[in-house]
Amino acid sequence: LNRKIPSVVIYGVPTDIGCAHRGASMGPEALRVAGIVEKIARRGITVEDAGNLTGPHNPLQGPVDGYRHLQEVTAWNRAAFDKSTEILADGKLPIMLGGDHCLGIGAIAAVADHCRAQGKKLRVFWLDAHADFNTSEASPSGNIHGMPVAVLCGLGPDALVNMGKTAPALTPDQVRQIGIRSVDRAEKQLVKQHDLDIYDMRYIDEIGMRRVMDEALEGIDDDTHIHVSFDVDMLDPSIAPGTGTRVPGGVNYREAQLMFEMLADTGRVGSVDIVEVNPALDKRNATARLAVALMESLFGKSTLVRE
Ligand code: 4U7
Ligand code: MN
Ligand code: MN
Ligand code: MN
Repeated sequence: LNRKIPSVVIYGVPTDIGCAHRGASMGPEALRVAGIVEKIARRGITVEDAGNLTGPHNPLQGPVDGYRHLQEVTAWNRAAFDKSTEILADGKLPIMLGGDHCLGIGAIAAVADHCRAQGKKLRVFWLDAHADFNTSEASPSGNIHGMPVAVLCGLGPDALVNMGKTAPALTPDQVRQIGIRSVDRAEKQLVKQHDLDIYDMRYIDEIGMRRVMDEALEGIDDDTHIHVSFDVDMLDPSIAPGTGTRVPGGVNYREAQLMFEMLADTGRVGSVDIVEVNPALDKRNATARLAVALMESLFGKSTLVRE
């Protein structure tokens, strides 16, 4: 099944526009300092660092009509959409360094358009402590980083839902959510109503990560494009403290390695987001360093060979 990995283009989106607390805007630089470019390049893959996108500053305002910073969130997502679209059109694999998770909207809308144009199936791996399936009515915070999956499935403001040509960008059956352990009350109704495929921590505890990944990968074939949207708060806070919305009882180091190794084995990963790294809350850049180690696994590093 293994296929040659196309060249990779990494770009940063330095904003915390979708959340309440500041600091995820420093994520791209923290991931670079942790060696993301060099370590993927060491896998024998051509990697280009395209630098950072720019956009509006964070006005630190409260929610308006249920959304915080909708206009600025739209501008940043439009920029991410354009950049990912350009990289995919070049036949390359985009890695977006967030930034908060609202940016998954633009990045994944671009992937959905690309897959439709190429006649490919798309499957999204949403690796997160949270389901990110809030609407303005359901959200307890108004923070758009808690809404991207709902928006991509068509629930949300027009400006975001209609980011790409394919609107909605996704149907719920294309999404696999893994690591989930914090879902809001009204959000829970929504994920049930839309029949989202959620592998929560209890399910991981009960059947183990190996079987969870086998189930989540079922049906992947030569015509499937896998998008990995990696929110670092999926990981247990003891190994990944550098993020704004920590939830105890997360995925441990070995489970995470296995997830990324099994994704690598498919040879079908075509785009990646790494989001919610907040260096202001981290300990000696541990979270960014772990995220980079997991990217090495995603790009084929085997634990059998010491490199
Ligand atoms: B993240 C939350 F209320 N559900 O909507 C919300 F708990 O991208 C948190 O997964 C969302 O980190 C977390 O504000 C968004 C909250
Ligand atoms: Mn998230
Ligand atoms: Mn999260
Ligand atoms: Mn978060």
